[in-house]
Amino acid sequence: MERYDPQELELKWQAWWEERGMYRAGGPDDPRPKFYALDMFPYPSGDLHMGHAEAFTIGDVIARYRWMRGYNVLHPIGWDAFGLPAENAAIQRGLHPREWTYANIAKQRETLRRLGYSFDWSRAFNTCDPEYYRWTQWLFLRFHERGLAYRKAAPVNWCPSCKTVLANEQVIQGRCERCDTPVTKRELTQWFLKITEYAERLLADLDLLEGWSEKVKTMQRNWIGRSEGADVVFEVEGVGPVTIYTTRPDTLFGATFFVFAPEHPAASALATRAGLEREFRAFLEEVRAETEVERLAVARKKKAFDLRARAINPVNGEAIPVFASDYVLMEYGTGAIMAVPAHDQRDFEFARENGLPIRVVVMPPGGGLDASTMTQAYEGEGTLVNSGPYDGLPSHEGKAAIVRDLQARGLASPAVRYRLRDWLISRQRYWGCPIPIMHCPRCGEVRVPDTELPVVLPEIKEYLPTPEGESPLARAEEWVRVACPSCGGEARRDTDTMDTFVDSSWYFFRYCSPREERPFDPAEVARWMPVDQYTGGIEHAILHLLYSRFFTKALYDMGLVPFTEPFPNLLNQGMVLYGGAAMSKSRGNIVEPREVIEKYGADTLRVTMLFAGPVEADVDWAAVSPEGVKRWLGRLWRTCLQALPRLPAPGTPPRGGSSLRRAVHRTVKEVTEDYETFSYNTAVAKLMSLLGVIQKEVTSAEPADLREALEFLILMLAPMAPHITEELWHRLGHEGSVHEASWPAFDPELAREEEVTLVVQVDGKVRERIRVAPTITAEEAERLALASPRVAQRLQGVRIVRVVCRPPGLVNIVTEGG
Ligand code: ANZ
Ligand code: ZN
Repeated sequence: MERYDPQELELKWQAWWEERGMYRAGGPDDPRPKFYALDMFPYPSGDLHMGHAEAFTIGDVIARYRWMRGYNVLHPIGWDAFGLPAENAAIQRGLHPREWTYANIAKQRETLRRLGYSFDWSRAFNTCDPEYYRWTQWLFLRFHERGLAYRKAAPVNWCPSCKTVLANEQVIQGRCERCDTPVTKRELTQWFLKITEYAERLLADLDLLEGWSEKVKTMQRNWIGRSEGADVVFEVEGVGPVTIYTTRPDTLFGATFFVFAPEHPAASALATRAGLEREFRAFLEEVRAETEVERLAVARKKKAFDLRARAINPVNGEAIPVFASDYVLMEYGTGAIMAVPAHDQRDFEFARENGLPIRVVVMPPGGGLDASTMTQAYEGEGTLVNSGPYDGLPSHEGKAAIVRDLQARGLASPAVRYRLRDWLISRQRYWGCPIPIMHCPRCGEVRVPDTELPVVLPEIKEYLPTPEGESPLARAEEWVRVACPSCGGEARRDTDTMDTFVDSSWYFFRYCSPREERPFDPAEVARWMPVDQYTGGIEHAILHLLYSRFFTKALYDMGLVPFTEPFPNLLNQGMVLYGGAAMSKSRGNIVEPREVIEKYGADTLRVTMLFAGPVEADVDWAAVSPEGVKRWLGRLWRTCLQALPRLPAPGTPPRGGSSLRRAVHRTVKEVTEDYETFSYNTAVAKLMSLLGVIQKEVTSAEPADLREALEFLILMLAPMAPHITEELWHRLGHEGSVHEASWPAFDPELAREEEVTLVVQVDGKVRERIRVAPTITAEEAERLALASPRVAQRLQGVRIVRVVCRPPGLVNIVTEGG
């Protein structure tokens, strides 16, 4: 018998599909309902890795299943192609970042083809193509017009040894990736997008996203970090009124000191006033070397600087000492706090470290909290004590009362704050989308006119960032010098490039009409979007999704799109590991898709991935068996070839309710449910057992039944193993593609589980009969029996001694004295 040779037949069918342009999305006249199946697009850092193979396999199964269910599917692919690795590789190898990038794209494209994915290749693009980034720039200009893109001085990562700005990704545990020097902060003027203006909507609309996991929604909620509290004004000696932000105004009477962020202008003013300018500058330098995560950590020694001033607590006129410390951040709240050591853990640690008083003002429900003996702050609610007229109030009432009274004196107001900051998008790097702004000495910031887009990246020789923290684009002097479009005078181009997250915040719109002479055709976007299913890694749970949601809302406000959420349904696949750890060069545990394809074929790789476990779980490639899967596909192959001579012509209707037909229809019912819920591992298991049933009857079954069984099995496997199923479909006598065939429909009568009667007795007398599956377990039978109202009635007021279960036929309940 002819052997199963995946290499040959996979290449053959890939060529055939391409020739037929099979996976082109249908045009506006297509009568089928639309389905937009989107996969997170890859970054071309080399060839595809196993993580890509997993994600795209899942996305492909989703798309192919929808085609078979009669949808007009949009399943696009492209590349997120700007970014730092291209530049680093270019610096190391003396290549242009473009060469490196496009070479990797070509490699990945080839591997994606070889894996048999159903992409609409006619829509592919790269974010580094001028035809794409022209529209990234166009969108930036629209943001700029609305004040949603602006510049301000902000601290950036700075390596004092390399004398250069570093992107966050280049800071490894607080040190420079290149020379291992501790990274510090430096103030540079940077571009921001005003995502904070959308904080409330980004938070509220999470409730609309029913197709997202709670886990991802929680991560987004925490990132946005809404908190409610009050702004309260303290009079600070030598400074004047200073506003602090607190979530616990009920603890105001417990404030025993006051803390400024070291970067707060009042802090340096006070230090100067105390004659401590030099000391303060050294202190500030040390603080700038710390990361925000370090600064916010508890149980760590905090840097303290005594500013030798007093602040007046507005609730009782008490004068408390004023410090600067690294645990207060300039970018959150107002950059100044009242410290309540009894009820805030970091304040507590700071008080203990610096010998400051601790005063309990909230008594926990059990009482007994004593400042002299407590070992940690009590952060919960309770009853106010040591709080003057507010004593005895529950903390939430105390909160309201204190704010109300201070507000009447003009010293407080309720406030809502978000942890979310504006999005810093400028990079002082080469390989990114140039910011389409010019700086004119007379007119200030001038937008490049739309008609002059794209601002094309200039050619330069040296990609290293400059020692002044300027972008390498500043070296392209001819490119930088331009005539100001509004006054005609000499202006200079902005030399920063955009964060690659900007490129990926709108690519899914572009796929809807990728060759358009505008970012997208609104009619096509309205036709295809929102995305019906988005598939990708959990590592993008926060930033990419948040930025894309922000862009969508901003475009909605501009009247460019008719919806506010781009991805109502999100599926996050797990990671691919090897031997329990992430694959990495240093561990030497990398398996490449290419190797697996060469050894076993693409279908085996795909089915192995899907069979490995639930989609959300990690896949350990060391624990899976591509051999086993390939053997199984071989068995399917042989069973079909063996059956062929017995089969009637295609279309011969099977009749009757043979056990083979019942098994087939039940499998269709269950596997369909599995596809609907992305439960591909269980789907594969059911297809495997169905093949076992077919194999047993391959010589004996009614020929029409056998044809139906094989065809349904092939159809159900087609989205997962598209090549072998295409080959077998044709061998079974079909002319068209299996992927254009309809998903099999089951006959509910045949698919119905057989049922038997479970008799329930109480003390030997029949009290109930229940229809159950023949496979029912003893526990389930007992549960059903006890749940029956008629049985429950008999059991009222009596004690059960014993329950005898003989599934599926009998449950006997023995009662005391019965
Ligand atoms: C007094 C207080 C007493 C506080 C107490 C907490 C408990 P969330 O909930 O995350 O919004 N805080 C305010 N601004 C800060 C800054 N710039 N850097 C560091 N900490 C800051 O946190 C709000 C609380 O964090 C505020 O409420 C403030 O401490 C602190 F028993 O004020 B609280
Ligand atoms: Zn000008």
